[in-house]
Amino acid sequence: MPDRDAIIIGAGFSGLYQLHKLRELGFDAHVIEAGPEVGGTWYWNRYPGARCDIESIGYSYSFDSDLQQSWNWTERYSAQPELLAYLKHVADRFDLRRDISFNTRVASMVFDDVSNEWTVTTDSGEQITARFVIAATGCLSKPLIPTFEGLEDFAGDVYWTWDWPEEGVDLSGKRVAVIGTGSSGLQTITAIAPDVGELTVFQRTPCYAVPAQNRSIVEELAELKTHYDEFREESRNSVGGFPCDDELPPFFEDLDDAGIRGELERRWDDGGLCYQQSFRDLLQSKEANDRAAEYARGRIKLKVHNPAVAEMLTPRSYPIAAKRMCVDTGYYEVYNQPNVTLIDVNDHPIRRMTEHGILSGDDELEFDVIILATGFDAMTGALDAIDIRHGEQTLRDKWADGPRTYLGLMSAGFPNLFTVTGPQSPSVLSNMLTSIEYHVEWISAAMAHLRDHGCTRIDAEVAAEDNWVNTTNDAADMTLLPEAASWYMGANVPGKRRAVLPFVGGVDVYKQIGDGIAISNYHGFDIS
Ligand code: NA7
Repeated sequence: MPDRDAIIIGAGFSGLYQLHKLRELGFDAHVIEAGPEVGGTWYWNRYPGARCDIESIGYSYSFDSDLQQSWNWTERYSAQPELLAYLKHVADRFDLRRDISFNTRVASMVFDDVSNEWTVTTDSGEQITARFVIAATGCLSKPLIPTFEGLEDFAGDVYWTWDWPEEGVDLSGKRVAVIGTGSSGLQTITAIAPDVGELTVFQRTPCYAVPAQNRSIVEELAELKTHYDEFREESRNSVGGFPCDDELPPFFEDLDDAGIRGELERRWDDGGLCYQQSFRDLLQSKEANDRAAEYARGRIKLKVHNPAVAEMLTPRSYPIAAKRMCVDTGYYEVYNQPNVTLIDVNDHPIRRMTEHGILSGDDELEFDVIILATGFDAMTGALDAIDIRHGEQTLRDKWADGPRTYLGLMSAGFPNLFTVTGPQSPSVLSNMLTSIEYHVEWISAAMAHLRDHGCTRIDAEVAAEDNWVNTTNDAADMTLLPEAASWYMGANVPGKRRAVLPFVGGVDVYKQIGDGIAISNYHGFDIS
């Protein structure tokens, strides 16, 4: 008998719920977590201004009605401290900590065909055997650390957004450089701009940032809670795992020019990522996409006083929403401050770091602090970091030309290993909480099915996996997603094979497929 029924890797939103769910079903599960605390993404990403870009009422667990009713979100979009407090509360409320090993990383795991068990080895050399391993390792958890020449020569301080000092950093009056203008960079820049002495932003690609229209929801929360069940049901059956009201018909079907503009304006002013659902075919139709992009560009221009800076901040090289959109809370206005400078690294490449700062083009710019907000090796990075083996094969090698999974839940040849929100599932294209809960419940039900039928092994069939990979790629090819060099495509990591990482067909469609497969006795899975 193995030491455990299941080892879960990671104690973020996925891992905590997975532990709770498996316990409920009578399984003996244990979590291994690299950090000293629960929280995952929301433990590590504690940079100034860190905030979720999905609304708090949706970016939270739905599995326990009492939890849902008792927890009081204060803002439309939760800031990192509130999300971390919530996850700590969940860990305590459900007594999860006694089954979590903190400060421990999984280094390697090997599957044994005779016993149908994984042997998991941690970075301290401890070995644990388990029937199942569930990778709840997160989609954006392996930082992308660019190799800037001379970084070690820089005499000032260097900070990474994904591992900000817990005690905070006093940046007041300092000369600060920020590299990266994705969500982390944007939020950091917006938060620190009022305090720093001088701020210089190094931008490689401008983002499309929709206003958050963040606000206190303290007054409206009681009313929101009365509809929680309907809201969750709608979320599970929506395209993005979060309902965007009045989804429009395909572009132009019913609206004249003024009507289209009016809809875009309404969505923009309402705030948040529902803007990208202004038209149902916004990611399929170039015409619809151009129209939404043009409108967004116009709104950026209105906010930035200097036309040359506004132009630098205006995305033109890729379709809107083909890279993850950002949600801003005063980002563009930062560039109206006299002490803020924007540098396009395409015109002025970062040649190297120096003792005093950054050699940008031909100019050496002096800084006290450099902040890196350069993103993640998305979706596959955290799994690639573990040596996962079955016989002669490693998962890393199998995925060298792009991930191959069945439903983003398993990869053929690696039995009894599940991935929560793995590649080729909707994951990062959705409200993660909706997708996480669906996967945790699907995996737990599959494990219970095996137990109930006296089985000890489940693996994806190669044919089913091939079919799913083709489906995922075909669905992506019908969209504009491949036109952007984004982390959705693995394009941000030097040397990573370009392949679409998430399933673009929507949470609702994915759920129908996943449910259908489970009901049909796990069609496409080999169970023995
Ligand atoms: P992102 O969105 O991947 O952003 C990383 C940013 O860093 C992006 O602007 C990159 O430019 C830039 N970058 C990366 N490497 C370099 C180098 N070498 N030089 C200059 N600029 C660079 O990561 P975030 O952490 O901001 O956000 C991740 C997700 O978290 C986000 O999508 C939300 O879902 C929450 P690029 O665009 O690649 O040209």
